[in-house]
Amino acid sequence: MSNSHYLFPADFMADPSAHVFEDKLYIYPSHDRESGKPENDDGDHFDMRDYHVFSLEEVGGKVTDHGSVLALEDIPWAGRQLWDSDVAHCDGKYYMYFSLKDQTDIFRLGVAVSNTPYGPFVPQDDPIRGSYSIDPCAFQDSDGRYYLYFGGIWGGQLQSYRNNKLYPSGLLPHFHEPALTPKVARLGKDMLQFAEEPQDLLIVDEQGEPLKQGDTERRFFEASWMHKYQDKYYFSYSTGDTHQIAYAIGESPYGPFTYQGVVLTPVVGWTTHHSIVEYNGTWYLFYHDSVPSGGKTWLRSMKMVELSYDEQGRIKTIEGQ
Ligand code: FUB
Repeated sequence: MSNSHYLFPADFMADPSAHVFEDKLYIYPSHDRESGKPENDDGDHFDMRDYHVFSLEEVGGKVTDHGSVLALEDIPWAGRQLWDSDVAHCDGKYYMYFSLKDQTDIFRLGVAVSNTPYGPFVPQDDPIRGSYSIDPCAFQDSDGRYYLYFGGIWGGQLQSYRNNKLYPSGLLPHFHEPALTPKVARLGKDMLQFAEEPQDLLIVDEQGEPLKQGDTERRFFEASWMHKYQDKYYFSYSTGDTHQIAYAIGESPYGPFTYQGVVLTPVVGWTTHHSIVEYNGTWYLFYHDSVPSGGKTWLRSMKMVELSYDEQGRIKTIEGQ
């Protein structure tokens, strides 16, 4: 089956990060729930408390729910809100990277480890040193190095940081100034800490100029994803308040990346968040929308659809609705 379809109608799951491990597709989503928290621009209504893992062997076939693999109460430094996560495989172990507010209500990135792709995942005692904001994407390059991409504005708190330092009263740049950038850091050999200070990931326009904060149709908001196609690096992300999944292409995992266009037009619901992966020679987009919940933006359902490229390597835009 190559058409867009829901993967798990029995429950609300969002932000699906998909990978091929042990010849199967594994999906690591956020687990949405009805918490009764008020809806606001800080995202208090996204009040998630655990993660499930899903797998499938045949596209369109049975999707297995491996159950709850990591819960808020098991994480020693937890405050609230388990947001987007991702998983990397290295030397026989699986590392889950996740977004979570600590007990001072600051988002950090945590790591939890498992011997299998389907968990359970055992959390480290502390967040990754020097980590902040949300939406980690773990990417293994062809040379075997691993990178973590992350960041998100508004509720994701990225605007409170400059040069990796926290300025709690942080403001977004003015609309004519360069946009806040997503971050990237190479992971250390232990996969548990950064090997370097997080770096800015520059997204530029066709003239090589950094996208501006006011360019809301194109600038980065949240939901980093990295994949490689024909030896080029494709960085894709959500534009947040304009609800697109956009992408940019670069020659290195650090960029700079040149804006190319839209992967996915707006879906039903405020957030849009995705991953892109090749399985058995076909490329797929994993994403979510809020159709099954009747438009409740905090109750999202995960989907997948085939993705294709033109002869120049440009992704063909997928319609979200
Ligand atoms: O699921 C909570 C947050 O909503 C994610 O971390 C964001 O990317 C957005 O999808």
